[in-house]
Amino acid sequence: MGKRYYITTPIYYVNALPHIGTTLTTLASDITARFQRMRGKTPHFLTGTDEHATKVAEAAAAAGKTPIAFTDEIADQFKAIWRGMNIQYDDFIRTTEERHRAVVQEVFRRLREKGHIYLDKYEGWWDVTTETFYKESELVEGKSPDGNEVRWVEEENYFFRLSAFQNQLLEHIEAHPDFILPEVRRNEVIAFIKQGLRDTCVTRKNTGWGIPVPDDDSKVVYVWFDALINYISAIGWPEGNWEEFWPADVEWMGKDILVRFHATLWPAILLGLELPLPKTLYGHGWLLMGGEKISKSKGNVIAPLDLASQYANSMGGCKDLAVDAVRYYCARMMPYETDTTFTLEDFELRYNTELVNDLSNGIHRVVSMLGSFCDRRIPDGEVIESVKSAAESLVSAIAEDLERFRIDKAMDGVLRLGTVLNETIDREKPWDLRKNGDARLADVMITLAWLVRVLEGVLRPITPVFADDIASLLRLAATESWEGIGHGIAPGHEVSAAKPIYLRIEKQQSETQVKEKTEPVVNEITIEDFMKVQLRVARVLDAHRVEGADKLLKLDLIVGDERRQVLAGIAQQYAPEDIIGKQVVVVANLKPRRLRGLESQGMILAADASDGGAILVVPDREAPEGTSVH
Ligand code: ME8
Repeated sequence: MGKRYYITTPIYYVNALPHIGTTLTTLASDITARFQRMRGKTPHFLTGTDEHATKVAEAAAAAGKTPIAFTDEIADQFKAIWRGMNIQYDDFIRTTEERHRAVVQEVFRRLREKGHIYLDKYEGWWDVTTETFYKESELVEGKSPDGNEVRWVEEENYFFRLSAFQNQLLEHIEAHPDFILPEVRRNEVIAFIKQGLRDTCVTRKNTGWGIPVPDDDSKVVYVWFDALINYISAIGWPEGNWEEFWPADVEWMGKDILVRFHATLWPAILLGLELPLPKTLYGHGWLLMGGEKISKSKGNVIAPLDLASQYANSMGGCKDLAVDAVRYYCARMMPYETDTTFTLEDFELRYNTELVNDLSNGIHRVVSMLGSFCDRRIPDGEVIESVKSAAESLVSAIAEDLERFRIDKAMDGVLRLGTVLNETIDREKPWDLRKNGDARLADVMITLAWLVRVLEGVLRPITPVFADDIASLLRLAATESWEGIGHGIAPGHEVSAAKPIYLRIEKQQSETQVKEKTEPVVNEITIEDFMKVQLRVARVLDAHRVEGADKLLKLDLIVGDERRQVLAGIAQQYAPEDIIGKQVVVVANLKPRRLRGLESQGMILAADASDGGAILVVPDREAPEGTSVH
């Protein structure tokens, strides 16, 4: 087998469960792996847990457990949460595993033999929260530069000759512009190294938790030295086929652990071992909440699966689709150079405006129209050239962005494809083409179906369940390769009946489902009276709010071959996006009347809710538009 495309996340401390911040990095890796697989590479995606930290032993003691019993539980929960988030890692490493311990000891032994590790006395300040050593001069008002408590430590310890690698490291960074990304981080690293790298203490006194130093078990290996080695211990270095994996193609992480650890200590260890350096170390920004980094120690944590569960019902009831909504949001918010802020309001807003309106509803409109205008079959037309080239260049740009790890920019591209889809519908007005018997309808509808197929392909690495649902609406297999994006839309191919994938989050949704009060029936009529009312199945092609009338929606209906404009007092219960594509029942022979200066050519049926609102009456299954209702 050729070289694998090797992707890593940091290995997370097990003193806390994954939150939306750690999810961001793991998701970035998952998206990279899924994308690279579509590009024809064989990815190898590693994640795991960092278990030897002092604070882990302390958290275990606080929970009344042995450290290993504690970490076993948490590591299992990490795996379950990642599975729940549809993260497809290939390997999960725990630093308490024997395969890791043996490699850490081997690295230590080799570096000591080469003289890169030596024994000396350590005196200094120790930050337990970040497991970092500081000199007196580095403290800020008696605390670490991050504001954490520090402890004074005086021990005989082993030191790693980090200073010896300073020039080699700078040369490597300067010769490889993609080694540290984004550029702002690269500049920070260069400035940090130029200040002068100090030899760093790589052992601690053995208090029973950690990997013992070979031939000196009074000490354990420093947790960062131990943890960084996971990237090679997991691939079995120095035995077996590790060269199929190494060097890593991308190591994803937050900016907090780039400068002091991944961009200095880690490459220096590799240089000491005479191993090649990772191709890219990518340090993204943070997700903030209330102006602070989301983190366990700040207590402002949101768990990704809780977020999905909280919204699953209002999004349509499917947990996996709700997970994709969280994946969508994290990908969309992927902080590049600066940090981004998470709020529930923003989550709901982006969900409603982007995932529902721009993407899911756009797709729904197309599948509905394929049903209404084309008997659910892809018509025999030609994809419109200008739309095709606009979409194809967006697809290439998305690929370039994902190759360069710019998930944020790739998400802009995905949304722009949604805009191309909606603008094409609005510009071409397929309902008019159909009404006028215009042959161009076939070209427009095949173009729209093709755009939906393109969206399915580009969304696949980001929201795989949403992509599966789109594929099943099109009755096509999943798009497996990036080159295959847009394939499979052939004239005559039959698609499924339309069904919206995502529903809008309505804050009031649960509150309006109150029990209805029934009214006694009065004033009997005869069947002849009833037959005077012509009820017909209609489809809502478009819907808009009416300015100045907060209860009214202006609906564009198709009833048989006819278009109707109907005003309905349902705006407080239904957003335009909720109702577009739905079938309804219309009173077709009601005398037109004017409301708010607009003509209403009929009335749609709705039940009265007890709060004065409306509950739409919809056919139990799709019926051709214009079908009579009795
Ligand atoms: O540092 N925004 O583990 P850790 C964005 N064990 N990313 C965030 C984040 C936030 N608010 N909070 C956490 C460790 N992260 C070490 C790593 S690797 C050899 C050892 C992400 O559990 C981000 O990737 O503190 C950050 O670098 C990582 O979680 C820190 O995880």
